[in-house]
Amino acid sequence: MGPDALRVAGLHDALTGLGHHVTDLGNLSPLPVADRCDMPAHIHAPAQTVGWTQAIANTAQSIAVGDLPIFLGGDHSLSLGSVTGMASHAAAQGKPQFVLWLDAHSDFHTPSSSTSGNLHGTPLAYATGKFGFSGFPPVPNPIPEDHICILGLRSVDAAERDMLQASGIRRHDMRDIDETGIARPLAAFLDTVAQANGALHVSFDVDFLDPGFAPAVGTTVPGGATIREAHLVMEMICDSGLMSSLDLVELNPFLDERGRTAQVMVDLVASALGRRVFDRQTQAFG
Ligand code: DIR
Ligand code: MN
Ligand code: MN
Ligand code: MN
Repeated sequence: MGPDALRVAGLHDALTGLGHHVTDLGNLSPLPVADRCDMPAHIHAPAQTVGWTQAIANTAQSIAVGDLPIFLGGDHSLSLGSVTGMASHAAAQGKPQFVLWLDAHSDFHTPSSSTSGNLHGTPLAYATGKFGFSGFPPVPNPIPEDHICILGLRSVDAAERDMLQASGIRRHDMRDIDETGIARPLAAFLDTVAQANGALHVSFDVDFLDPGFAPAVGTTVPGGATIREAHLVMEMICDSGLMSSLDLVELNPFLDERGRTAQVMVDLVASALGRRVFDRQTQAFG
């Protein structure tokens, strides 16, 4: 129901109002896969998720060069397909793929380290191509760890913490953001992407935001990004001109009073794609 809630909240009109040409490809369907899947028994919906991963990755790869796909979820497991598919899309153009992960969680589990059994906790680990994801499609264009930046962390499971600390992933928890502001680590990452002439995939989990104004998500964690921090992130992404694809995930319309969280998400996407109060006269960061 998430994609429809974002449609009802006016995503299409918000973007066309900014001068973009928008095509809604409609809802995708998972590819059929064998219903027995070689994954640990506690993993939920493994075969369906493999089918979705293939369908989403295929769609991502087929996007016309220069178009900017927005993947509407749905569960964050959709990024198993969107990130790997966009990485292949970038590789075909000879561009390195970078990923900005906006989330309270690090989603850096493997199927065997996951305690919840929810594959939404795994897409970043999968995209690095470094871990065992037997039963899943191979990752032809793995994302190097130092091409990944996570902002907003405040719920990291023990196994993820160990693997993240041993990795080269740039990770900023809410304490970092409290201490330095959100602009500084983001500007540094955007600068790296620009220097490399990279493609930038932004994966935006609703729970990046503080539940005070974005309550419609299954896994709220208090102490998240404020609405102004989130708009600043989107405005800086816009100014950078680097974003080449976007996920909007984990919106649960059944928890959304009068579509309020959906509206917040649409407004944030509008900021990422050009909505601004005034043209900037000075560049504060960059
Ligand atoms: C938890 C929650 N770490 C898990 N992850 C979520 O299920 O593995 N990610 N909610 O966004
Ligand atoms: Mn989920
Ligand atoms: Mn997530
Ligand atoms: Mn999350």
